[in-house]
Amino acid sequence: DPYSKDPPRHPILKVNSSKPFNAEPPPEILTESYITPNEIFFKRNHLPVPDINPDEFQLTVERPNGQNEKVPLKLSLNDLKTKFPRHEVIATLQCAGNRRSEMNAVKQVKGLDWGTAAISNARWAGVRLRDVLLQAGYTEEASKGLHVHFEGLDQDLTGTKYGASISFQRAMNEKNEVLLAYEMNGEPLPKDHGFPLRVIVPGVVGARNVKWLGRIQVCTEESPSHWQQNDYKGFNPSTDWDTVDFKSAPAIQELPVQSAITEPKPGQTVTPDSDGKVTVQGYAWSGDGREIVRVDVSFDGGKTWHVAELFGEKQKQGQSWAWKLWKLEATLPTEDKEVTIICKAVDSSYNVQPDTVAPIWNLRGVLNNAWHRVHISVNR
Ligand code: MTE
Ligand code: MO
Repeated sequence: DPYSKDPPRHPILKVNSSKPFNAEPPPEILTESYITPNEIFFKRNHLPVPDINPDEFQLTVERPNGQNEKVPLKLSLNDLKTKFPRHEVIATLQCAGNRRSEMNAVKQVKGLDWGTAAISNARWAGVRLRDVLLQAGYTEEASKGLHVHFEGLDQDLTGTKYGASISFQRAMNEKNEVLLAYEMNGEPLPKDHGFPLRVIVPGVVGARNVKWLGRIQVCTEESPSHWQQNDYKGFNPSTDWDTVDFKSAPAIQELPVQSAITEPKPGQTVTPDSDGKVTVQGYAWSGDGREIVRVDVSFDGGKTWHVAELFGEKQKQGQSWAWKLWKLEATLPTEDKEVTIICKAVDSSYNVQPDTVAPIWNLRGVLNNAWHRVHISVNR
């Protein structure tokens, strides 16, 4: 069993697939804390978790053309921890397939049936990818049109490894804070999250945040990996598996503005408090460091809207990598016994969420950021 070295997992997780392991926490527990505890942080593995001896681990960084090409830079975990400045960043990771189950409800898609919790927030620590690339001999000027490839140490039975890439410009621009992380919330990276080393690309889709990082390479083309070329791309709602041309669409990088209701839960019976108020909670996040500036909540199908209160650490402009949690206490506008709660977020570029899933439906079920709706019963 190639999965026999997989680590134990927290029983509270909702498992979408056990081999490879894919699981999300119950939404109402996810938003109990701004920083997601490692045990309940969503887990998305395409392959068995590799068993890596940290004392033998070496990161290989291929050199630029013409410079020591045959002698790659090799860095042990200790080299990374002692020879480069440590850098910390609080960043939210979201899978492109978060909320896929709502797309499935419109029309069948291919992929794991994620609910609203394929997203989590952590404090990551490690070294800047930029510093490692500079050490390997790359310069800023080299930047135009290049791509940084990340290869994982996880592999399938044929030896194919997980891989992805980001632009060299994203990697080199200090503002982007791209990390090679060895710590998650003050602990060594847990096995499921890439022990001993992973990439953290703040503001960018989970798929590029390569875990169990073994090798870095800079090339003129994007990563040839299946997950860069033939997956994690968006398409027109009428594109089907007979007509889809993966070459025609760009690989997903920065994610669009997103929000979801985590409490109450769908189908829950809610009793308003003595003032007739109900409490609604959730998360909101946007890609590429755009801050969440507002979350709106409606109880009447979008006719009237309340503004929710936002919680979370203030981050710098253009570097708002972490989500905001939000909360609203409100009086329901009608006496109805059945209510649909809707939420939608606005980011600092005034990007908004589409109101329904159908116009953004795609065959792979990625990028669902439609208004989130939760249907409840009210105990009057
Ligand atoms: N890296 C490797 N090596 N193997 C993987 O399967 N999955 C990717 C990414 N990095 C993956 C990987 C995907 S699709 C996502 S959403 C994130 O890791 C999930 O990170 P997490 O498991 O730490 O939440
Ligand atoms: Mo993902």
